[in-house]
Amino acid sequence: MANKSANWFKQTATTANPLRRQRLRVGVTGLSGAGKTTFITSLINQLENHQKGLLAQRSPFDRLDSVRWRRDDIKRPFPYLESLAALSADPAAWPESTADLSRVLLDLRFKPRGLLGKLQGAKEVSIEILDYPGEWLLDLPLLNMSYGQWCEQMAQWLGQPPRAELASTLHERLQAIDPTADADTQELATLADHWAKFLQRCRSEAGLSRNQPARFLQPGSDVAAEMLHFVPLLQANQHTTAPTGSWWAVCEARFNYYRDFIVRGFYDEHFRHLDQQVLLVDMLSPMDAGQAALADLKDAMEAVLESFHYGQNGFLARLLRFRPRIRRLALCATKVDKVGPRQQRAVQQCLEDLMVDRLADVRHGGVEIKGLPLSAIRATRQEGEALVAGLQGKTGWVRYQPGDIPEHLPQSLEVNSPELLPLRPPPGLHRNEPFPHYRMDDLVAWMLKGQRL
Ligand SMILES: Nc1nc2c(ncn2[C@@H]2O[C@H](COP(=O)(O)OP(=O)(O)OP(=O)(O)O)[C@@H](O)[C@H]2O)c(=O)[nH]1
Ligand SMILES: [Mg+2]
Repeated sequence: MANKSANWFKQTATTANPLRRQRLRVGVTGLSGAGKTTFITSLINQLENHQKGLLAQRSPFDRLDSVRWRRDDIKRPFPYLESLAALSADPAAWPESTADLSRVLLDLRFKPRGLLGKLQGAKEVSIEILDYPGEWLLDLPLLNMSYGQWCEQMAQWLGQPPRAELASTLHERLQAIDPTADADTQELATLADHWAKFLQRCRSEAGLSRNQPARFLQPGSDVAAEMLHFVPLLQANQHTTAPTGSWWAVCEARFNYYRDFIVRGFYDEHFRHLDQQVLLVDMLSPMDAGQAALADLKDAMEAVLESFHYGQNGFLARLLRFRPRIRRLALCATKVDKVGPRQQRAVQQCLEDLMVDRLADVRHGGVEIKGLPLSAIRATRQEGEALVAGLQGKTGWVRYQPGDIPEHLPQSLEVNSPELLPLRPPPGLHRNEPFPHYRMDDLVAWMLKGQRL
């Protein structure tokens, strides 16, 4: 059956007029837990139900004729049905955190506009998106680093709170290793395991974002376990040299493999030819976790954004097919249904305050930036000043008053956090009805802006 429909697709794809079909590659970028998978699930759902929701009332979706989510002819399709199964369970649950790469391909067919349009026929846009574990983004800065530089950076991070306390005895063990001595592979495997546990603690206990190497937390399907047996040697630096078989030589070789094949492979797959980027940031959790988590989020996002190419390509660059640059960026504070509607803009403002320097650079490069406080799936309903929602894994409802969000993020990054509860998705979600949301329609409209439809 799958083969049959794949063949059918190939036939229709080759007979369609390629001039009438445009391709849109959207980079959905966000750290782990930012809300990428939930966002992509809601995006497919909103488009599949474009005739019923808010989209139906706005241009160009009033001319949207049909939407097809393609899955038969692509490698590793996005697990839309699995996400739907969790969301529509009783009690409803969120989609699982992502463990591997997957791809979304959506074909949108628009009815032609005007007499000339009718003569030309229907227009198609194919939207292409990748989903991946958010941790993997944190590896991108490694592309520009040697192993020695990474060791130096780790030594610096481990010297400061909260990582210093979280690393406890591991710090001393790594500090004690002479990089030029013969490597003990058994001990190295144990240390790598301890490093992975340390990264887990950084994430879960301190809410830190920059946890490297990311595949220690989320390996994915294409990495052999022993290739992850390396650790930072805290006595080493970028000038270190040591003989074959030494701790340095073994760790450096594995680091280089990790950087040149695993990180580079992900980079090439995710970042080739992005037309636009949707940057999703969960601002509320680090506001809740405190100053260190906010500072770490800022550094992490700045480091990640360094890896993207923004701005206009000149005529010559376009002619020579240089790497295309991202010309449009939507910056979205996610999960804003957790606060009252009047505070949603404040959450977005705090995010823009946090990223102010990097955003100024990107904007200066000629990139159009759109700020949108977003909720892909709205879990709360408003009752006066209070919010009503269900808690994860439980039945029944709670009524609560979320705390205030400051209008601006203070320079010190010290904020009184709003009350954050582990909410479950709303009941009654079904594939064939548009999910409740905040501003998904604005975002989908933004994505298609500038397309000749
Ligand atoms: N209330 C609310 N919670 C949300 C929303 N979107 C995501 N969440 C919560 O945030 C969690 C993480 O969302 P995901 O979509 O899994 O995040 P992700 O970016 O795909 O994370 P990784 O797969 O780990 O990279 C979910 O399990 C929900 O608890 C939303 O619109 N509203
Ligand atoms: Mg995910």
